[in-house]
Amino acid sequence: MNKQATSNGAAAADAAAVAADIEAQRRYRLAAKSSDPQTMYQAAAWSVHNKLVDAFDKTQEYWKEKDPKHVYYLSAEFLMGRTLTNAVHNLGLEGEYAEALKNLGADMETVRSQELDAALGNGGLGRLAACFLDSMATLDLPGWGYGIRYRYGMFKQAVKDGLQVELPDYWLDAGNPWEIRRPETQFKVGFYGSLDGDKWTPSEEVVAEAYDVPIPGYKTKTCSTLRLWDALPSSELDLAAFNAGDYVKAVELKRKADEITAVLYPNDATEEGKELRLKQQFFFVSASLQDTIARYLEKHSDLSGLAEKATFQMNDTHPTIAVAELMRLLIDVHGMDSNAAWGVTTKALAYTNHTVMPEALEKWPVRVIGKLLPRHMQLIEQINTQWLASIKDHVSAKVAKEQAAKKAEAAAAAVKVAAAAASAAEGKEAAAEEAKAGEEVEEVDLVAEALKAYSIVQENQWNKDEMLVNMAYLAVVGSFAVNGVAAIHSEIIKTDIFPHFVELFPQRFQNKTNGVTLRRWLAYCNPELSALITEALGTDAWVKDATLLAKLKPFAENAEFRKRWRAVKQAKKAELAAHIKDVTGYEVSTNSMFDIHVKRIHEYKRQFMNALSIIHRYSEIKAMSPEERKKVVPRVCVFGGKAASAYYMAKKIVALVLSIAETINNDKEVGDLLKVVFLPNYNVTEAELIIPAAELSQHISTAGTEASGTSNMKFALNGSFIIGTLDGANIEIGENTGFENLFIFGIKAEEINRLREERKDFKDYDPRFIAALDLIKSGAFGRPDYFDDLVASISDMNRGNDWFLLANDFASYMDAQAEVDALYSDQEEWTRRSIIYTASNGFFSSDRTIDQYAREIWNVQPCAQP
Ligand code: OAK
Repeated sequence: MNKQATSNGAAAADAAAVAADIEAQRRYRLAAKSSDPQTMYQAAAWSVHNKLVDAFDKTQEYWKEKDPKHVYYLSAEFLMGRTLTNAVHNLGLEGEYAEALKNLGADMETVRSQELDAALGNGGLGRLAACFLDSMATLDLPGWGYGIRYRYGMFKQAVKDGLQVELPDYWLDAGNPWEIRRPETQFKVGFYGSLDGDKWTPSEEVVAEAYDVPIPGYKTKTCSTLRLWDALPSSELDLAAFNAGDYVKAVELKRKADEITAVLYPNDATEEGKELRLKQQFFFVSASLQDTIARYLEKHSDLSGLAEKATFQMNDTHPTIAVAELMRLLIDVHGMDSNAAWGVTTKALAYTNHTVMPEALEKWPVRVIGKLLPRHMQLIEQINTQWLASIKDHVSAKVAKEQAAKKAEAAAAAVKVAAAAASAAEGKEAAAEEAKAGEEVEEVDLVAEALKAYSIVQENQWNKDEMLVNMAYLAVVGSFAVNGVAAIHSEIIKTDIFPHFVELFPQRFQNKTNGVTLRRWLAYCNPELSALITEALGTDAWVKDATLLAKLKPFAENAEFRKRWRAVKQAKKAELAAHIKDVTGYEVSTNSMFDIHVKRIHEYKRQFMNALSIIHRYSEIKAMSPEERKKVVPRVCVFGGKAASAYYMAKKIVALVLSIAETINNDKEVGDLLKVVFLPNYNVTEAELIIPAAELSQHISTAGTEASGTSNMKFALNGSFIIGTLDGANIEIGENTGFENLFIFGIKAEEINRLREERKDFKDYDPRFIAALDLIKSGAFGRPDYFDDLVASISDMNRGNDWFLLANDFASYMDAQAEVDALYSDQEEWTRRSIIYTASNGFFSSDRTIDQYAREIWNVQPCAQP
């Protein structure tokens, strides 16, 4: 029997007991007669569910008794993926469950593959939140996630006629064994209505009902929660309407509530500005704050000390309405005076920024907030007025200083002029008098003008008649800490996004470099490599203490170890090759280099540049003699990623990759020298299969645009090389791994503004780049007209003007690619460095990130059951 089982707080279990339990779930919970894989998955999941509930209850009771400070991670997205394997492993019961299923005539692999991903997120930000929950529980930190129980998560991507199509994500259809419905935990959330002074009477009301998703830590008794809110009508039926025979109106309340939690907005790093989205944001924020306050008041008599017991971490600006909602709850519901409420609010909230892309920085029209949440708009106006008043002296002094400097400059210039024309003395005196009077008036205007740069409420630059609430500014003013997610990103937000705020309170701005959970992203997705690491280190303690991975470094020098390392990579490549065949029909050789580019499709991530480099490679191979072809390093180029449904260019990029794949893969002359694959529906589960098989992975965003990236960390930990730019966390990965082991290319972030100004004529850029574009235009990959706009976006001064600087970086990208090929030809050296990647990147464990948040922002201590 596994000792871990008992120490995890899960019921003592051996394989026979587990098998009996699974059978009981099948027979009674599911009342199923058959033992098909889906039934066995459900039965096993319900059996694990019960163990989680035990661990969950004990943890929550313990925390209730000890009353430690908690962190509440407010996030519109949690991209969880599958749960079964993760939960069984974290509980330390993988052996028992595998054995039990075998005894029941099933097998773990088939059973686990039945589970649908919980895809309540778009990409990086949502997956980060999921990794953080795992680390918080593993570190025994009292912490909860709070979010929305979307009935439809991220759409399912399919390919039809060479284009992306979006299908609904029916993830709840077969039931969800990983949640506990809490009908006893409900809160009312109001919308719209009228304001009488500061008294708000909402005209629409829904009920938020809690669902708890237990989050087991690894090798600990701690099991925390992700609490997701569903929306219910405050009464099922409008009885008056029903009695009057108006059935449509009678069910209107239910329809309105349903709409709130119906679907995740499928936008990654772009904003839609739809009222329903704001409604979703307010809905989950209000319920979460009410819930926390209610629990706090069970133990404390008033809310003045709330911030000593709770920190709310706002995951980007999506939950930022929390600033106003916490104020409203404290003032309107709990009778606190507004100054005291502001003190509590600004001590309880913290904000993480996850992007510098202007289109993702949320700005809600005053009109929209005013209509949906009139009291909150009033509070935001008040917060803004007080905020601007509080900094007026600072801004006046700054303006005066700037003016004085200008005057001194002008005076110096005047002295020169005066010396040249001493005779004009009288005229000068009069002019000086006049100028002084003018300056005083001007200085008042200048201060008012300067204050606009600090204002939370600001004019829409595209429509002077509209005022907007800058949610990021509201978050900065309402928080005690603001952080970016990689070292370079945290600097860029200080210099480019919030410079005015940094000048007022530099100490509020911090960096917390992202991380990923080593459980899911190494131990469980790559058991073969994990076993090898554990054997080499003589312990599996690295799964919880990632710094131990550094001890692998000497093994890079051991030829026998390298051979085994390569064998694992080959096995993972074979698994991926089988999957590729299954899904796309393409056969790829596992003797080729597996070159992977998976992430959301976005112009700034430059999948298009990779596609152009592949087109060039294809042309080169076509032009070679048979002798020359023998020297080519064969490659399989794999792409994956979803394009937001309304993102025109991104959808064309997907189509382009599919088109070049079709042409190249069917070209007999090229054969295995080059294959291109687009794997549809990239999600957490696909990533778990793809990442361990990668030899090279692409992280090639324009410098200064990718906040951090987290797949780069997952690839590095699985021994994959990185080809990338000096952007996001690539830089810190380079520092840890040694830059000589990465294939770095391209411009630096500080050059981008200048380069956007100084354009060459496009015909003067790298001829290989031009030729690749010409080949697309010629129709060599079909659909010539379809790609016109895409090609124009990077080659036409008047259409896009290559905003993400593909043309600038192409030549150095191709140089880096040539280095890749050269190194790959030396498999011993390649493998040696692959080991160095895994050994060097323990820093990117989310355990380290969360430990830093806990110490440097949250001031939350571990609270583990004895
Ligand atoms: C999504 C919507 C709005 C704002 C940001 C995002 C987002 O996903 N940002 C991503 O966050 C990740 C986690 O911090 C980073 O690794 C990515 O670089 C960033 O694009």
